[in-house]
Amino acid sequence: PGWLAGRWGLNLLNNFMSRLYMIQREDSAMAATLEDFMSGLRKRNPGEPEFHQAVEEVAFYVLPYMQDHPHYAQHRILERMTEPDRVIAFRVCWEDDAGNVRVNRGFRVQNNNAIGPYKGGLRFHPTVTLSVLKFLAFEQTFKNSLTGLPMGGGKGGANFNPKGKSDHEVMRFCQAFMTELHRHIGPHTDVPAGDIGVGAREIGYLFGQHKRIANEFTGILTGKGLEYGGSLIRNEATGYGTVYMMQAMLAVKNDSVEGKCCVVSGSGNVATYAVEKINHMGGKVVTLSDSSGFVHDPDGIDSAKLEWVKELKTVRRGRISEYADEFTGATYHAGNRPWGVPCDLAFPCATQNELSEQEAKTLLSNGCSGVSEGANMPTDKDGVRAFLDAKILYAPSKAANAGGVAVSGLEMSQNSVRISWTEDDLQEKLTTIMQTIHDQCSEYGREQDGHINYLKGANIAGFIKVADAMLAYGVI
Ligand code: NDP
Ligand code: 2IT
Repeated sequence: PGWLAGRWGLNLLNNFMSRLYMIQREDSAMAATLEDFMSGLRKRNPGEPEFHQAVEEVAFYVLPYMQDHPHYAQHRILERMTEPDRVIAFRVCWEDDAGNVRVNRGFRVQNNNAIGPYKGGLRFHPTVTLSVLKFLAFEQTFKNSLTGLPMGGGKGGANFNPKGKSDHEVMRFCQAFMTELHRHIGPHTDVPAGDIGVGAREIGYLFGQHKRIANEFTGILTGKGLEYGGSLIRNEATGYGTVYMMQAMLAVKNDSVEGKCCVVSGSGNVATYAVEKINHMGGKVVTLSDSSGFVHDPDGIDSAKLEWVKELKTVRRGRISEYADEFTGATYHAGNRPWGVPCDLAFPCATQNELSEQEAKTLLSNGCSGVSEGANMPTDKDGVRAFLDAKILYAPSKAANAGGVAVSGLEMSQNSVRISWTEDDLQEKLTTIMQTIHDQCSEYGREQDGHINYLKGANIAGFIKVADAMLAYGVI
């Protein structure tokens, strides 16, 4: 009868409303917990916006996970993870070619060595601050955990600008930098590598100076030249891995990179090898950039053009604007970023916070359906939210660019046993590691509707291994 159906409907409505109320209460309790945690972190680390940003992104997913696994909260694991084990800051003095004394500030942030020696790159760039290196060292800890290899997280660098410096000036700077850094690193302690502004040339000078001071030939850096203990495919690994991650996400949808129009930012190590792999897979890349602007080449940056770019950046150390002078049909857009160029897939490979909410929305409205981050934290907080809300394929940097440090880990293994694996061996290991990272993200990031939130998955999967090791050690 009608009245029964009415009561049944009312009950259903009541149940629904009280569930909604509970969810809202849980949500607002969680928001309060997050805000509580973040306000403490901000107070303890004033003036460090990049560090706050990186921690908040992790805490947003890890705090709810810890609520279901209270032993982590009881042992204050997240508070401990957000306090670096050690921060080293030092003066670096060197003389330029004109005989002037120059002074820079060097750093090494040893964030966490729960699962292996500190591991992470060195960045030489005028924008380097303690905040930037703390965010990078924090991210590195989760990234290295995701690789499955025994590496803790660290990062270092200096506010030194290699641009416009002679080779001799760069050498003197690297020697001065290593003269202090050598006290803090070692094959079982901390193993730095390259990052922005630190490539093959700088690694050579840094390794040489360490060898001179320590009178030892040991694997204290990765990304070394093949002649002196380097590994095959380390150069290629970050860019290639970023594209493998995209391919793995597309495979879940029975799709692939083949035939896709791709927008890439940056024109350094990560960007150029991302372009190379997209080309191998039959995609087409139409942009590259640097800090001055971007080039748009509607015909695509094929392998011959890419070789020209590599020579431009690593030998002549020129600007990407020269691309448009060299290749007809290409245009240069000074002071702009490439995100307004319509594409199917985007690969930010330059630097942090290079993709804003507005730019994310432009990408989405132009039909972009996948983003794989080669750079560290390239999308700002609101941009990330836009990608998550749109439920596109979005691989966050700590998962997407882990291929570089993974091959660094393999370089360490080869140095330890004094052997060299073949290119085929290493290619196979890299593709397996990237697929495993993808699968871990899927396991922890799958939502009720089947969509995979790779950011959530990466944060939780990266957290668990480090957290469990920390628990095993007791209170230290
Ligand atoms: P490179 O120094 O080889 O290249 C950096 C590129 O980014 C250059 O094109 C540079 O342009 C551009 N860039 C740097 N700073 C800015 C800025 N403030 N605004 C716009 N563009 C900028 O560095 P990598 O390719 O090694 O590093 C790129 C990104 O990838 C970084 O976020 C790094 O942390 C990350 N990464 C690197 C790994 C590696 O193995 N090398 C591993 C994992 C992540 P310009 O010449 O004008 O400065
Ligand atoms: O951000 C990174 O993962 C790197 N710059 C590479 C670090 C490494 O140790 O190879």
